[in-house]
Amino acid sequence: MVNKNMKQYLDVLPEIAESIDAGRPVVALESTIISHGMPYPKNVETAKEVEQMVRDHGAIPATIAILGGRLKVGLNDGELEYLGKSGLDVIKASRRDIPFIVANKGDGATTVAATMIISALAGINIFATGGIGGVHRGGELSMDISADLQELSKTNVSVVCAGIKSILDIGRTLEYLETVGVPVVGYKTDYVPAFYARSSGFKVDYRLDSPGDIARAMKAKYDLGLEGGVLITNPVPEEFAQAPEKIEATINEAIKEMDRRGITGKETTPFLLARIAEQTGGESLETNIKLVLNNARLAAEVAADYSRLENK
Ligand code: PSU
Ligand code: MN
Repeated sequence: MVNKNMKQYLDVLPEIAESIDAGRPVVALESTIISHGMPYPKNVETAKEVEQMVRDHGAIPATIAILGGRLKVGLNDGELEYLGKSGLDVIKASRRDIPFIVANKGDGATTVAATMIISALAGINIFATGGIGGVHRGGELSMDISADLQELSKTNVSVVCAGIKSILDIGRTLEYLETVGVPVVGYKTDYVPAFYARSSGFKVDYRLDSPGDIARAMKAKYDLGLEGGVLITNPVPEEFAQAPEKIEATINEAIKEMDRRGITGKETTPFLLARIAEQTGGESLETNIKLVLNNARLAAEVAADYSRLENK
């Protein structure tokens, strides 16, 4: 439970704090995607477009990061620009990193896991991103499993994403989520999307066809004290999707290059994303931007329906 000691580390922008207090819809957004997921200046432009998309669909955006050791819920333009420009120089902050960045009064761009933690502290229960971390290919040996998966099992924040990227082992990621009790919902789809592509071929646990249906499932889960979030997967719109075979070949090449260079741990995802963008001549970046916008819209719609349920 959130207590006073926790809140002392938090800076929530007034507009966001008022909305949370009044039970109005708020959507959290992460910042690793800005610093480590996309190049400057596209990253900052996208972050602003994503915030606007949330507003256009009836919710207040809350981009989350750690700055000067403060857990920031809502960033101003200068702070967004700073994170975007700093890129890989900012610490990629997951659950384990938060206390050290806070203690050192440092800066950190928050991953899905860290963004969920800070969202929950602030009282926000839904968040939109592009892709989550998962079990990496070869994870059965390397044990490289993102902390995002554990977080989804214990923190009450639901995450809208475009599925699981095939830089990861999609099947094992889904098995892991099942084991820790995280439901995978497909929005208007029977199959888990694979980020750049609309389907991975793996079935979702539950297909839901409206934001209201998703909001009702979230509310039941939270009300029942079944801690953890719902993973809401939303396929990239057809017109921006990539041909699965083509992107698969690019991903395989990127993983080989990563192994050649001996890149491991938290550097893997940023390396692969950059490499894939480079190899597709920026096409993958365009897909990435479009799918994040699509997720921001769905998250705002779900948040709006959730708030209507709560205020009934
Ligand atoms: N996948 C993307 N873009 C991203 C990330 C994942 O398509 O920017 C980021 C997210 O912040 C995610 C993190 O939480 O990478 C996962 O990193 P790791 O596997 O080291 O936990
Ligand atoms: Mn990892």
